[in-house]
Amino acid sequence: MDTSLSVDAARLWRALETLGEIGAYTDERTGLRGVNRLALTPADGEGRRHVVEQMRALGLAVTIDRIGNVFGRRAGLDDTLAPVMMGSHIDSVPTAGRFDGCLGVLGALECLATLGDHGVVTRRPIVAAFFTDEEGARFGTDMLGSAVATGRLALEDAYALRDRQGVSVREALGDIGFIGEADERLAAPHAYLECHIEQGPVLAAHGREIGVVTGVQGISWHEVTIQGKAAHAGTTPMELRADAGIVAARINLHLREMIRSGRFGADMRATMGALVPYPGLVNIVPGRVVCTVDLRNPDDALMRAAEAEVLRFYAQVAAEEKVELTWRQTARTEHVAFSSVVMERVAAAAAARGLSHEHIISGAGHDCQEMARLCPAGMVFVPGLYEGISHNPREYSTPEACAAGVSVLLDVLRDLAA
Ligand code: HGY
Ligand code: MN
Ligand code: MN
Repeated sequence: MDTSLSVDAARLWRALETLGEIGAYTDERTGLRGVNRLALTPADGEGRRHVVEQMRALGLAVTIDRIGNVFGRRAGLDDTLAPVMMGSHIDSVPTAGRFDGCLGVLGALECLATLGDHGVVTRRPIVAAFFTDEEGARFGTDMLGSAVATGRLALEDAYALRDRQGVSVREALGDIGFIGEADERLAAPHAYLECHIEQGPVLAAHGREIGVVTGVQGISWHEVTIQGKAAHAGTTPMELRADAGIVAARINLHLREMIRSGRFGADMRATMGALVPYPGLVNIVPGRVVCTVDLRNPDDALMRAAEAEVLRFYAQVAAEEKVELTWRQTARTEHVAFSSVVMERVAAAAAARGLSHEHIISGAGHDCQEMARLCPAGMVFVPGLYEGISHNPREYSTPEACAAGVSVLLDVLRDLAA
């Protein structure tokens, strides 16, 4: 494994800081600088234009597809060959740090800048990409752009998704000027690579510098609508209530009991991230609640068993609390295993650089899991500090850790594009 070239750590860090200021805000409680570049908002549009500028400054040929995925292509000596692609996303949750997704996109550009610095032209062309709405936080479906690019989601279905204000993906994409002309179905690259901050505590706890990512666990998202009866908080006896808030609370507690039971495996995770009562006022029994259920499990059979149990409980608690409960599946992906060809190269590059490393499954979803449908795909993780906190302004990795991870990405890129 040729590890003779390393990325410019300072240039990569500056790139992360510059993009991190687009959509930035100061968290009142902590004073920390967070990032809010929710998918297809003006801030996302500004971030997109900034990264397209960086791609053009590197001399890349930029194309935008109909779901707003953006690709910057660097010619190879034999430009007829399928490219090696690297990428991730630059959209963020509303309370993000500056690494999630951005490290993969800016790291890809840093790899290309480093090749340019040394006058290296690879045999295969190389593409640096960012995909639309990886987070799913606004329109409810994660990995949206990469799922359309790889055929898991149809373009029209993606266009039709709406946010809580009723704005569709198509309208929002048009508003920021990123409905491209390129066919959204991607031709299979030779391979796909993604560098990402771990977003969890494992690598730092184990003192490891690099994560060789084995794959992504299963993900299942529900949006649940509970229709009870709004009533006066003071005059309505408890036995006459149909309290949607109680039902949401019982579902949330049941999720925790399911996990504590161990019946769905030691790694099962469940989260009720959104819980919106209506009318949401102190003296009115909530008549309606819209809430979300996020289930994660590395074992597909145990995930299916957990989903069956959740649906059973929905029916039970709705009957007992005399409410109407409806739900819809907004995201569903099974466990995805990454390519051993890529994993071996990531481990070899880390070893050749004397970087401690270990194999790790990803707790978070990534565009890489969609690209694995098209070609050999794999990821390089860098450790996060502060117990790997993420989807939080405290998300942090060091300039050295980021440069080490992106240099490993560069090694694997050069090996696969040779
Ligand atoms: O939710 C996830 O796992 C990813 O951050 N979209
Ligand atoms: Mn991400
Ligand atoms: Mn994320």
